[in-house]
Amino acid sequence: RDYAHILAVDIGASSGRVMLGRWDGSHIALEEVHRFANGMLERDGHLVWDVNRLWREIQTGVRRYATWENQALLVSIGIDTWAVDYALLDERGALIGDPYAYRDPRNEGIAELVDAIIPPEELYERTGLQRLPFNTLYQLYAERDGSRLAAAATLLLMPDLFHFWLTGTRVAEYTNATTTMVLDARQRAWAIDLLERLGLPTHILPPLIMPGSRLGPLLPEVQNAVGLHRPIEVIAVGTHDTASAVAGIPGLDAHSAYISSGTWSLVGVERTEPLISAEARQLNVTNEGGVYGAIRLLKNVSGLWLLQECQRRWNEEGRRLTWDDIIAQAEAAPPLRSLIDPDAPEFLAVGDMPARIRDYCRRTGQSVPETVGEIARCCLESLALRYQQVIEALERLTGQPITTVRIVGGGSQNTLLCQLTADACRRTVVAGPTESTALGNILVQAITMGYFPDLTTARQVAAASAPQRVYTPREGAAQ
Ligand code: ADP
Ligand code: LRH
Repeated sequence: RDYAHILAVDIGASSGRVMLGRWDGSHIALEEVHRFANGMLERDGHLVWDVNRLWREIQTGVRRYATWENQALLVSIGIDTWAVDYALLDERGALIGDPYAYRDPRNEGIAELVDAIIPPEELYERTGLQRLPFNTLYQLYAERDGSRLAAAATLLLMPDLFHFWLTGTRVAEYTNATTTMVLDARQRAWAIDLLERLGLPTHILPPLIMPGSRLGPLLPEVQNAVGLHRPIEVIAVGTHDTASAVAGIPGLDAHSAYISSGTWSLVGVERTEPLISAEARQLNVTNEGGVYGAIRLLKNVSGLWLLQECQRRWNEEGRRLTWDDIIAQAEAAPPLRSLIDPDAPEFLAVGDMPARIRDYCRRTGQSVPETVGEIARCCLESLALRYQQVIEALERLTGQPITTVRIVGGGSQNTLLCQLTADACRRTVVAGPTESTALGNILVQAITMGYFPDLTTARQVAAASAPQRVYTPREGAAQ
């Protein structure tokens, strides 16, 4: 029998969902209440997010819960989304334009302009953040002379925007703030001087809050709109989806690496302090903030984005390929014919991905993959080999042996990728939960509500609550 209900809103770059966590005193069972597509739109020559539609989808999910379930059991709700992107609000709290999407080409060449003002070594030393062309700091510099920034009173990252619409509070949750490149990694406070040196406004940064904080009840108008009879509490979780994904990994210990596998593959380990050194900077690894003081030392690897863009292209050509179709065809294709660097800059942007992959293979003198199966196999083998490189680099950097690779997220359902990862890494892979992000989101709320004393206990509950599958490396397989 259910004792309490907790709602998690988890929105990734490719899809969003509202998940119900049913707590019965010993398990948390996850149930999908509402799922919706997400994606970038082109408006006025820019790639943007339709946050108004996402806001409607969030409300649809909660309304659906309120109609279907015994809402007397609902205790709280928490939101996580992808990182780095931001909304600008004017003094009245109105949204200024559509938030830009991180793949918008306006960021090209901006990091190099910033380098001339703040040396990259210094920026890494302060923020511990990997250099990605779309870090929030670079995105802000890209619009330094624009009218949006001039009119802005507040900058809110995506989950913070939804928090504002849910409760009226304007705050910045710490885990997501660590992806901005405007946060001092050691002091865990805004590095306002970095904005000052770039001539960017500093008054737009809201106060920082830590994951697990209570943000207050739903605004009465929102509560009414979604059909709830009581003022439900909103809790700031690890609002960076990767922070929640890592929080929701059962069995994550010092000997495990994780791969949070979705649009991106976030490959890393969990630590207690930032690791900022010349070697870390050369490897371009990031120190993102986790829940309860943890540091996520990880690297962004271009993940299933490669296949998402291929699938989009193939579907435009009239083929209707499900993930199962694509994986089956990849499985049937010959192994190790051609490999790409998944992180090559040309794969970052929206476009004809199969053509770009073919071009890459042609240019590098490899056999050119033509069929769906050959292209998908090339992507999956290339990802698995990249995971191996990153995991071994992390092992060398930290001096901590890694024996197990834990894959979570939508990509943990890709049985071929999981097996190839076990083969390439020569380590056991434990796959699942698929919805570790929603689970991690719910576990933090449950800790705030007093159901668990700490994350270790909460993760043990996660282990008992979510299915996992083990892959062992095959002898003589692709390495
Ligand atoms: P994000 O949070 O970045 O939007 P998800 O964690 O939802 O990403 O993962 C989405 C990815 O999961 C898809 O791009 C796809 O490659 C993979 N995926 C989703 N469903 C399946 C499935 N049934 N089988 C295999 N892979 C799947
Ligand atoms: C994954 C993710 C990742 C960020 C990227 C922008 O959804 O949050 O951790 O680097 O999106």
